[in-house]
Amino acid sequence: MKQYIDLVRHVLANGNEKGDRTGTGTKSVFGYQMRFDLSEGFPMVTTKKLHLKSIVHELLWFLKGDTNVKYLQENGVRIWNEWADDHGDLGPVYGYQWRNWNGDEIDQIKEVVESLKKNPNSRRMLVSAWNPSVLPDTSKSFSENVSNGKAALPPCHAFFQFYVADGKLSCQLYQRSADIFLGVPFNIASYALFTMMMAQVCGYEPGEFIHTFGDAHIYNNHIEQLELQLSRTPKVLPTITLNPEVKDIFGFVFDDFILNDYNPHPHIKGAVAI
Ligand code: THF
Repeated sequence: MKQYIDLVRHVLANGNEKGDRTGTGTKSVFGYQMRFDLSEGFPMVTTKKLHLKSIVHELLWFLKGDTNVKYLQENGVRIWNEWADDHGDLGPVYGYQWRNWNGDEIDQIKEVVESLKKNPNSRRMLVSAWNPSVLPDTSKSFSENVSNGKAALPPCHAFFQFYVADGKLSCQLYQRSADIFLGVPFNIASYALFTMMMAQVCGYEPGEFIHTFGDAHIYNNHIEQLELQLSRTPKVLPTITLNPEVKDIFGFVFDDFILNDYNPHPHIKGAVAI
């Protein structure tokens, strides 16, 4: 996937040495954009093996409006464990804001689906996970924030917009903070899949996924792993088949997704900065 390889090369060559909240240290750039034409294959990184299972379950969990890691854990997905409190709660994070903004029963996803079906020229088809009223107090622990009704972490993929032209649905995401080795491959696949799901239920072909970054960074303890990826020759992109029967964005289940022809290089481990 050339777009991802170009991003890695760009940040390694031009990144500012920058300290961060987690104390790990990063190379970072501010402002960068990648475009993925979804007709060219499913944008899943091939220079290391990714688990589609975690990506699909996380997306279904967001769409359920769920913010407790129990569902993820029951399905063998561990990626949110580090930030959850003793009860598994993360506070009002992504799923909560998407489906019940600020606790005000505003279902942003449902409203976007309605607009996509009835008024696709709209320039207001946005979903925001960024809610200043629940941002955590950084002097407190994740669980203290959750027990105060705050989010454990501010959303990284904060804000996205849909666009329809020529019968094709595109989605652009603004990601304020991006962990290029661990998070970004997940985020690309997740939003690409979400765009395909939205296209199917609203009666469009998938167009582009456009990934716009604020602070895009490589943690100093991921540099070796990324150099290994740069030494590998990217493989042909896989494709994904969605169950064509599903016509409700909230009706998808895990078995509705089939990944075809994914032949990546082996998995590469890396520590997550907490
Ligand atoms: N914090 C940091 N430092 N990086 C992130 O990418 C990140 N997120 C979410 C919240 N905080 C973050 C959590 N998302 C993995 C992947 C995504 C995550 C967190 C962790 C991870 O460890 N991936 C491993 C194992 C995958 C698996 O178990 O399937 C990997 O090798 O990909 C970004 O949204």
